[in-house]
Amino acid sequence: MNSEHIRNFSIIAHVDHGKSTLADRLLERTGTIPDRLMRDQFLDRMDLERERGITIKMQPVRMVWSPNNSDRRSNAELTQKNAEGADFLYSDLTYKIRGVLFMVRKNLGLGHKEQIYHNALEIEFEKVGLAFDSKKNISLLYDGKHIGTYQPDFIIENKVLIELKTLPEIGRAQTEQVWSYLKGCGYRLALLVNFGSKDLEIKRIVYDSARSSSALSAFATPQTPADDTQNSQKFESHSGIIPRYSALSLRNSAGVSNQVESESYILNLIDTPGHIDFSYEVSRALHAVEGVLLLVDSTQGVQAQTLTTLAAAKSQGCTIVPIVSKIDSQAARVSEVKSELAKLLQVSPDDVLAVSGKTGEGVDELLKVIVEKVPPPRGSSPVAGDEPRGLIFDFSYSTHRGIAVYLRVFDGMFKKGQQLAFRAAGKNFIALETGIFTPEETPSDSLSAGEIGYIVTGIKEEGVVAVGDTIGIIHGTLPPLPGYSVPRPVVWASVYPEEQNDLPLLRKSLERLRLSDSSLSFEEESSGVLGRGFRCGFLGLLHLEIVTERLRREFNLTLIVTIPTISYVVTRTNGSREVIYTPAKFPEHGDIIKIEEPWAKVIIITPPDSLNTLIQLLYEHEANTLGTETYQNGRIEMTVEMPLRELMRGFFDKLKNISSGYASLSYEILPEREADVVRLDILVAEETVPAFARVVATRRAQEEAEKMVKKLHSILPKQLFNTKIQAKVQGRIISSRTLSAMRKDVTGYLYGGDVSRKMKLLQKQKRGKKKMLERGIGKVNIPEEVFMKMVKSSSE
Ligand SMILES: Nc1nc2c(ncn2[C@@H]2O[C@H](COP(=O)(O)OP(=O)(O)OP(=O)(O)O)[C@@H](O)[C@H]2O)c(=O)[nH]1
Ligand SMILES: [Mg+2]
Repeated sequence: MNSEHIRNFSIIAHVDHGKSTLADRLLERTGTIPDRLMRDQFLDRMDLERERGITIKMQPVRMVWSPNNSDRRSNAELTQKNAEGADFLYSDLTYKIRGVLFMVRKNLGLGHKEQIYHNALEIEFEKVGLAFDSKKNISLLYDGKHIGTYQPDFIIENKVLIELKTLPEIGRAQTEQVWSYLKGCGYRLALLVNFGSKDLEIKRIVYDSARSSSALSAFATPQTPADDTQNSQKFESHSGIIPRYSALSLRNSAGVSNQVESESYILNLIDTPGHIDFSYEVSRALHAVEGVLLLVDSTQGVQAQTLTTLAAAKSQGCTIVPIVSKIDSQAARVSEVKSELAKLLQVSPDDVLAVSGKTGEGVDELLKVIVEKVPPPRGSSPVAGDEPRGLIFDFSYSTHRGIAVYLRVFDGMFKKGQQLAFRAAGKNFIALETGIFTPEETPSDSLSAGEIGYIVTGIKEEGVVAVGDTIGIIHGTLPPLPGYSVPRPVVWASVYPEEQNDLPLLRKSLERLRLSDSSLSFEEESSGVLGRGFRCGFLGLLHLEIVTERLRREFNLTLIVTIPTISYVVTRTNGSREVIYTPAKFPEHGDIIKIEEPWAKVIIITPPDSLNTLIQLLYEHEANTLGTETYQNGRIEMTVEMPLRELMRGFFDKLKNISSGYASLSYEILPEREADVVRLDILVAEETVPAFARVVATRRAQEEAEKMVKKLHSILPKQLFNTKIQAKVQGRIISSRTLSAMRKDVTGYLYGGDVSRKMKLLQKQKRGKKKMLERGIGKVNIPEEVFMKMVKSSSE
């Protein structure tokens, strides 16, 4: 399709402001998903997303919409292959042809001779790379015998016939004639195109031999064409199952599909997650689109993530369509939130749309605005020629097809069978399939400049394909497209398989997971107690939780996950500067000259009544205030900076608490600054447990030490001997508790009065325990739940 008829856009917002629900209504209004298959938050396809009611991964989907034909059912037929699996005959090809037809009509206008349009079409078909035959004779058959020839204006890709007219309007005779030709020549689809009427008319005429079958006569489908608008659509049939055909005919006979096709648009939508931990998904989606729908929940107003996602969209040069959502809600403050958003964008409140993803109110208007406001993608750059070039923004993996890259095409056309290369990775491959998202991966003939789709690569090795890489032909001449910056992990944690035998499975699972989560990073490490595992970097605590949960569910692994920490930059006495992201590897205090830690710039939006408590909270978390702004309704936007360590120390939960859930937060990482922190070790039975080591602010070391010792004391099961639990900082024990021994009743079976025998047994038990300790086999067994509980304590 001509890129003039494509709109690529993303939905962005603060978490829970109704993105995925609005996407549902767009899918519905464009008929992309049939009613019976529709379910809430359709694009949240992972079980975990559905269970938690949050979006984790971005999800692209292609919709087809026509401004003058807002009855959604007609579009179900225009969508390439809807979830029902119904194939719209040569739909992809038809879209491209249609694009060319509209362009020629737009460029030439009305009133030329047929031949003029013909010549212009030849040029345009060639430009977009459509193979065609012009005025070629084809055989007409009757009862299998040649009875004459027919010369259609064009045969495109040897599939679709085009018959051109320049008449005031198309009548029954012309339609009937084309249908008869189709019947006699073995082609199935013709487009009857009239450049002579006020609006470009395109009639799709399908001949299907199945139509002659008696089974169909039960449905009111005429065997011969008729000339009115409704009946002419009955020429269309869809291959395959007859009942489906009948359903479509009935729809058509209800006058749903228009004979005179108005311009159809391909709307490529990418739904994005709202939680800050998944903002890398948003930033990648923004590289693939020209516009964004910026939603603000009309019951909540502008929130911190609204500001962050807006800034990201602006920096990508995206056109912003401001929308207030959930206007059906009792608590909606539509005009107030409209003006808040308008002020933020410096537009008039009248330019802010109002929609409800629940009721669908405002969605038709929104579709119109998307087409009007979001610019079409630019076509191939003039220097590109036919050379295709696209940017990878995501990928999927399947065992038999390997990696499918999700890409935005910027130049030329990608086709199945092409020899392609990843520019940065330098790896070549053959395109096994090209396709679009419906939202399932659905094959299409090709992908051209401006489109969003996927290419199946067949590559199965991990680590070759990366998001942000440019895909093009081998020895391509176009320079690589600007990619993405690699996301920087915010927190680190180690993941160990409970069973060491599962280590290879854990490695494989992490590699697999990275294919659907490109922000995950990991490297192998080993720890004395826990054996071998992986040190993983996450974009936040929710990200950590989601990844470990997916490992458990999708790969059936039982895991031990250590306390999440941030990274520190340590300058040792020998002058070397090292990034340390495992507390256990934090150098001894005598070996350190300087420690630096990352800071964060944090935006907080809060109701005014929690301001005093917030100021106290900010103080406790070592934050400096950079600026404040008061909104019309009194809410306050504060920009502060604080050590990332303090932000990760449960700041967000506390903020939610003091504001009864109303405050919101968003942050970005700032460069490192000097830090006053120490390593805190936890010893169990006088042995350091590296997994429990933490780096804490010096001023909080005592408090943390006591908290951890107390906690471990309360959750560690009793052992056969008294067990010391201690905390050590800079070589000194600063907190200690003893867990008394579990007394196993070794004398239980002795009843009666033989006291000396009892004493003897108890003595023996005591000796045994001592021996165990001496031999070092008295190592305490720390169960997984204990590790898990200690991990949780970190975000308290
Ligand atoms: N009343 C009302 N509730 C809505 C509307 N849209 C969404 N909701 C509710 O708001 C909650 C969040 O909706 P989602 O569509 O999942 O929000 P989201 O922005 O996609 O959330 P994330 O992707 O996790 O950021 C759900 O409970 C929805 O039922 C609406 O128009 N009206
Ligand atoms: Mg969502």
